[in-house]
Amino acid sequence: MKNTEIRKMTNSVKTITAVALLCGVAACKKTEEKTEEKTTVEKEVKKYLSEPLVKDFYTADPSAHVFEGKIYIYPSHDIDAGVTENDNGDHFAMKDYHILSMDSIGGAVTDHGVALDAKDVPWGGRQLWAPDAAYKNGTYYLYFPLKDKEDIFRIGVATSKSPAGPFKAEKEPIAGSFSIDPAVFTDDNGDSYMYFGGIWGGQLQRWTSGSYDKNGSKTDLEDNNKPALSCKVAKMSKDMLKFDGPVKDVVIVDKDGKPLLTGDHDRRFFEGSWMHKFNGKYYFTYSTGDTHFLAYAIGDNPYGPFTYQGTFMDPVQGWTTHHSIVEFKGKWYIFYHDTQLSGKTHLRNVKVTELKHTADGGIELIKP
Ligand code: FUB
Repeated sequence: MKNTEIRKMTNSVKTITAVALLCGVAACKKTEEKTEEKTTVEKEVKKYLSEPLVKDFYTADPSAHVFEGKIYIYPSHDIDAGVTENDNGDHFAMKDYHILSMDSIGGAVTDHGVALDAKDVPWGGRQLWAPDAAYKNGTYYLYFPLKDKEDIFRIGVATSKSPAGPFKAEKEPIAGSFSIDPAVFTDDNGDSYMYFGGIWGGQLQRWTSGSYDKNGSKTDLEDNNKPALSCKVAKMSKDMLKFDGPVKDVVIVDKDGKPLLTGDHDRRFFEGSWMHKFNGKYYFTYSTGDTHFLAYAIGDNPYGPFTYQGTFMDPVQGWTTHHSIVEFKGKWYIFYHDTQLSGKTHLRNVKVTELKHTADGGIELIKP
């Protein structure tokens, strides 16, 4: 059973216990019946903060950008490939990408068709996971994680003259790239950085020695008192096709400057990172994975360290939590996904809602 389900059950148990203490024994049975009835009714009228942007196919992991005055969304395209669910994420067996665009938040959503197919990636094997995009000097870049022919996740890049694609993949993955979930941030001075990585199915734990080790997983995920595995960051070359410099750790520290630990599941990095800049500060946001929160940490430069601040989105329906944050016409928005349409972990739907920065530099908590 997943932690969110356990948390929901614990809350129901708490409610029933409180009711039992407040009523006499005779009255209790009736109240319990009512509580049960209420739980059923609550289940039926489950409310969501926002509605899926697309309802005729499944989309997830939305990376949103403003290009040419519109919002472009680069999501994963979820499909049911009939693969049994496991901790390696084999059931996320996506094969292509569709790019979406909107003229305004709440406006019509355009599906631009297939932008890239795994079969057209010369080095590619299986599982096209969460992508991102960037623009520089007249070219759009699509960054994507895909397992290579040895079943090792690498990050590829494909280019197009249009933000909607279609995109053409380079012959090889980005040299020195590994793991999943690329998120490319361009700073005010034009320098771009790629944040990437994800543990468990994202294979980050297999790279702790500096090279790939299929069996290097267990100790790095289970020694609770070790600093948690970090997301990675690398500066992009001017042509946006390579890393320009070493891959570094994105270290998240607590208020005392100590790195978050492996056992700190509610706060440590799991996958799905994003970077946005607000009032001169760098906001590193990410999913805590198995505890299903979106958390944020603030730093003074793109490399960090970043000081953990708290969570800004409660768990969504579904196991995975993946987001992006973008400013559009003076307001900030978060794009995210849940499983409202299917109720199934691997068949998700993207959504958007407003994100609010608070006067003290925090982010208001969103209850999806
Ligand atoms: O969509 C597959 C994986 O699920 C992504 O790469 C993760 O971020 C999680 O959303």
